[in-house]
Amino acid sequence: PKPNGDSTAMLMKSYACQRRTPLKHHNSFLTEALEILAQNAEYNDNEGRSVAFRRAASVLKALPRRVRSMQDLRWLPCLGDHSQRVIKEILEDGSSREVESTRQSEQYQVMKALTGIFGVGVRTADRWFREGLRSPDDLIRTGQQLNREQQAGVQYYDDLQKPVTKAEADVISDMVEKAVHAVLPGAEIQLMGGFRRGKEVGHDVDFLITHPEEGKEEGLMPKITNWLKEQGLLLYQKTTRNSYLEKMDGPARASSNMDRFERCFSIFKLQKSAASCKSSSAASAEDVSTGRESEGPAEHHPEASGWRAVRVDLVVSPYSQFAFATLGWTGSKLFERELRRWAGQEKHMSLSSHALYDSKQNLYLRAKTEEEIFAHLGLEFIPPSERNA
Ligand code: TTP
Ligand code: MN
Ligand code: MN
Ligand code: MN
Repeated sequence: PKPNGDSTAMLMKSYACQRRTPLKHHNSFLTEALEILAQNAEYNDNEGRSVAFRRAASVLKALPRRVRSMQDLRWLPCLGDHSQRVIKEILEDGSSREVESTRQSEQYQVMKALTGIFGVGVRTADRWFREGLRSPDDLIRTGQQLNREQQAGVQYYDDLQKPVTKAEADVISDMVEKAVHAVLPGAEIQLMGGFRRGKEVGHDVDFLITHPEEGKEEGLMPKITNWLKEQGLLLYQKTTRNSYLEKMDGPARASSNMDRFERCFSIFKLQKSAASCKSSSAASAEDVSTGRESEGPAEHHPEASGWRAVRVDLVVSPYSQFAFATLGWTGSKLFERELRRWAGQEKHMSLSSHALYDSKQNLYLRAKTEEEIFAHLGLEFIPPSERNA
């Protein structure tokens, strides 16, 4: 007779989009370790290895209880030799040497700091690392050429490092709603990304905007950002036009994870609430008297002001693509990746944030809701709060 734990392991599906993955789970002592190795593989431009570690971690997130021995893992999918070795070592010794030495390594720490700058990807960070640069301060000190995005990233570095709370996300939601309705009444706004999955903090706040009358959403983004700018609420914005054309981008490009909606990467100026502002206004008075503000105008000192910078992503979608955009912008990133893999490998379909194309029938499958998309894909519906793969 099989021990009790095995039945859940045997039922564990192999694609993350076939499983329910809650935000809080029982194995963070293992998943956190595996995700460090995944992150490190990404820094070394090894995507295959990175995804393998992320899939292994994700399986453990879906388990209903804490892993106590290697026996508990017997029937689980997606656990490669390397991941199993790491897990075994943590179960036996309390930690993995490979994980700890990665965590302590200079390359890992510097790459984490540099890619943590808004506008800086792995490639740029790696070049800077090999040139001997170690921190955002080094970039300023050595006078590195920075694009507009990276300049903002360095300028607001401290603020953007601080997690955004749900309470702050709610205040931003009100600001976005006000802006959108001022320029297009009847438009609909939805909170996306991690906050839609129930996270209590995030690295940014994501919004999807549409209008029930198809076409009304065209050219909306510049109107929104202009309104916000006039109100003095935008510290930075870069808008990209909608470049989606069904004929060109449909079947061929649909499986790419970069979508082509009109979108805006921005940094909002969020006024601190009266309560959380009290201590910092005292600090700012002190700064003026000691002249600390004159040190360097290049950086914003968060502790010395009544506001903070917050990263905000805005996306505008035509109503007919809204369900696909909603599914695509809810995440998690691994959940999205697994949905596309499922569609391609198991269903001969290609899924994007715009559409679902069925290669066997040679047609686009329409959908008004996320539920319909899951049904087209032959998947049980997984609610956003269970997509924390
Ligand atoms: P993120 O905001 O990067 O991630 P998140 O909201 O899940 O987590 P965090 O708390 O760190 O902000 O992305 C949100 C979703 O948007 C993600 O599931 C994938 C989607 N997305 C795209 O579809 N295209 C893109 O180019 C990017 C960057 C994200
Ligand atoms: Mn990020
Ligand atoms: Mn987000
Ligand atoms: Mn985002």
